[in-house]
Amino acid sequence: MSKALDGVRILDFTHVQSGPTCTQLLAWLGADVIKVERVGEGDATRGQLRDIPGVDSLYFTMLNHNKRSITLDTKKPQGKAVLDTLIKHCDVLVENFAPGALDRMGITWEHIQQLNPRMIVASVKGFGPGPYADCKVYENVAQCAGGAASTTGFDDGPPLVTGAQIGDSGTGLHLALGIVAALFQRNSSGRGQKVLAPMQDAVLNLCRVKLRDQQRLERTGTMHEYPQYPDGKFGVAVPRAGNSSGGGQPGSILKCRGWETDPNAYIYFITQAAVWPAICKVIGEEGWITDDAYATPAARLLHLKPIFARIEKWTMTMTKFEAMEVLNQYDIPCGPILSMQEIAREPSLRETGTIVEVDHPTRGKYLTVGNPIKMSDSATEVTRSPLLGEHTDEILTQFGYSAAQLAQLRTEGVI
Ligand code: CAO
Repeated sequence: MSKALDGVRILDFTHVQSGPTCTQLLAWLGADVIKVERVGEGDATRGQLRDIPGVDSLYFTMLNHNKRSITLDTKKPQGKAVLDTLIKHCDVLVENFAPGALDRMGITWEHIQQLNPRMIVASVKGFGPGPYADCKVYENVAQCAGGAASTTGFDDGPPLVTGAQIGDSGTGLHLALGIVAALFQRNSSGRGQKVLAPMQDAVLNLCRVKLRDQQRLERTGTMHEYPQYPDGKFGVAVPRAGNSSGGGQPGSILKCRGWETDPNAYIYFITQAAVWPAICKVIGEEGWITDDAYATPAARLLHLKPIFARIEKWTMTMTKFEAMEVLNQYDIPCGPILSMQEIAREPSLRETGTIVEVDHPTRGKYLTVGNPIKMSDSATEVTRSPLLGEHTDEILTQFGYSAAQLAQLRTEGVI
């Protein structure tokens, strides 16, 4: 089967998480991704959070599947000359260095344009143009600066960051879309272009509903689906809403049987208006179907805490999976709080290729998250991440370097 991005060659100058997420996705969609790494050390994540001494970390392996690795010292003139060759042969250069690092290497937009006017140059930076444009940024900084932290957590606690890597992986996803769009536009324009995905902007895009709420709050002074309503107070900014659903259908996380010892014995329960009568029957409160205090969504917003407390009395009588089984019979929207252990063992995720077991020459078998984007005509086969510089000779030979030239570059410490 062919792949969606067959024939696209990516010069992958990325490291850590945000950029590698982007290029891994492009590789899964069929692009030939050439990862350029520092001689001797490579991507810093190869050595970070190691669980096996001397072996590429899971941090690295899980973000760099389906790529080829070349080592190259791009600060040496001979290395820069090799990089120029790669630029001429690739369609896209992706990078997420600290601001200005590419220019300091002499790889300016103008230089790239001269070598290859069709090249797309795609960058992740922490911030776009503005007061923080020169800052180095990691995941949690982006979560804080993009509005996620101030709107996550409980009202009486501090701002919280989330485990979902919306700053790094979220930005990588945005960048991948920009690259694919730029490739599409190049078909008609014949030109490359710069693509920038700042992490603050990407996080804010994912927090768009909270900017919606900020404007609702400023106009009306209240928001009825927030836990601060009706008894608490609203301030000037969107408050933290705990586990409230944040949408038009109230929801909450409720305890299930075993919660005293199992930190994940919980279920997310949504009191969707359409199934309110069914909810009342399931929990044994048929009277609430016609009682004016509970019969309409607007009336229920005044009693959400006691309503969820009553539903929780019911969910606590069974496991989260038993509760799911009952609730699904009535189309009541709900979801179990799944631990990573449970997800890793979930057969249906293995079957769809979202959890994949990969074999690695020095690590052995490990689990990874496969391509979450499923396409009927471009299937994804997840192959292991490359060892440092594993494809240096193969790639340079492909672009015309002789064995003697490779030996010379190696002696000079360029590759
Ligand atoms: N050969 C020679 N030098 C190389 C090289 C190569 N193949 N690859 C990288 N380098 C050099 C860079 O040119 C840079 O040198 P200068 O500092 O002299 O310009 C140096 O290595 C380090 O690059 P860096 O500043 O990007 O790396 P860092 O570890 O200091 O910072 C990070 C890491 C992530 C904070 C920074 O890259 C950044 O802010 N990136 C943009 C935002 C981003 O993507 N953040 C998310 C990262 S995932 O959590």
